Amino acid sequence: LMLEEKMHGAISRDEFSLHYQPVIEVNTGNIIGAEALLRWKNPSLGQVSPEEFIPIAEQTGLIVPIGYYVLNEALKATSTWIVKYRGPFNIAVNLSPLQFKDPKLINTVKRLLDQYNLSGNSLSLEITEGVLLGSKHYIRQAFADIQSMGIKISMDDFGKGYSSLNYLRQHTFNTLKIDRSFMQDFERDKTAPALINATIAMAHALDVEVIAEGVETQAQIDYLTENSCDYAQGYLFSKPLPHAEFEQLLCLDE
Ligand code: G
Ligand code: G
Ligand code: MN
Ligand code: NA
Repeated sequence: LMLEEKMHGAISRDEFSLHYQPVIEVNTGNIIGAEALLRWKNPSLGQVSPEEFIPIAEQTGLIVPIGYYVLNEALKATSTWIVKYRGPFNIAVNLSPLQFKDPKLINTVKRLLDQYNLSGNSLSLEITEGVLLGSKHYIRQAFADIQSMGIKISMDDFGKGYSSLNYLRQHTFNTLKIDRSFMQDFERDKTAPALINATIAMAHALDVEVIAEGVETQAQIDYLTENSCDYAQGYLFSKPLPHAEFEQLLCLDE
């Protein structure tokens, strides 16, 4: 309850910010985009972890206005990076189920893309299984509306849940993000590399691109390179960084 009280008004008090974690093209090592990750610093609570406050924001519905803050900040930053930094840049934003079900989502995203002069393919929306519960018809229509703008839809945390394969059959994804637990098990367990390899092959057969998450070691990126993984994200390249530090990283990468 205390977290909930302090979360009210946190947007207008400017307590939220975004960190950005680079997404690397495996073949070239270039930064092709970033995932935006929400941070909350409250004067009395200090830094609050998203694992703590996002579930509460979801339960209370505050995730909807907070989510619009995230979309606005992430797209504003992307519009400046596209100008300063040559080459395509894709920003990935996490969407909670309530945001996905908000009837204003699609028009708001459209308006923000227009406002910042961005094409849809500068944006990826990351969703987890929770989004895919509910009316299959509604979800298909929302996917079609989003993808018709050129926006990509990513299945986040792939392999962690119960029925990821079934969702891949039912809906058209552009990207699949292999859950970081597979990288954590990579060195100690023969099953993890086999499943990573099989997931990449399966995704490519469906014309879906793959991002490996949680890449921390050279052995992992070597394996991903050998097995034609498209993109990678993880501490081997960079942890999530505040805006100014991420921008420095982009300049160095040029
Ligand atoms: O860095 P990390 O601790 O940020 O993220 C923890 C969790 O919080 C991840 O599962 C991530 O998907 C989620 N998360 C981070 N930022 C956002 C956001 O803007 N919206 C939603 N819905 N989830 C987020
Ligand atoms: O659940 P989601 O994938 O949206 O959130 C990404 C989370 O993964 C963030 O909390 C981020 O800080 C964390 N993360 C990013 N790279 C690594 C990594 O290389 N190792 C670990 N253990 N966590 C990572
Ligand atoms: Mn994510
Ligand atoms: Na993930």
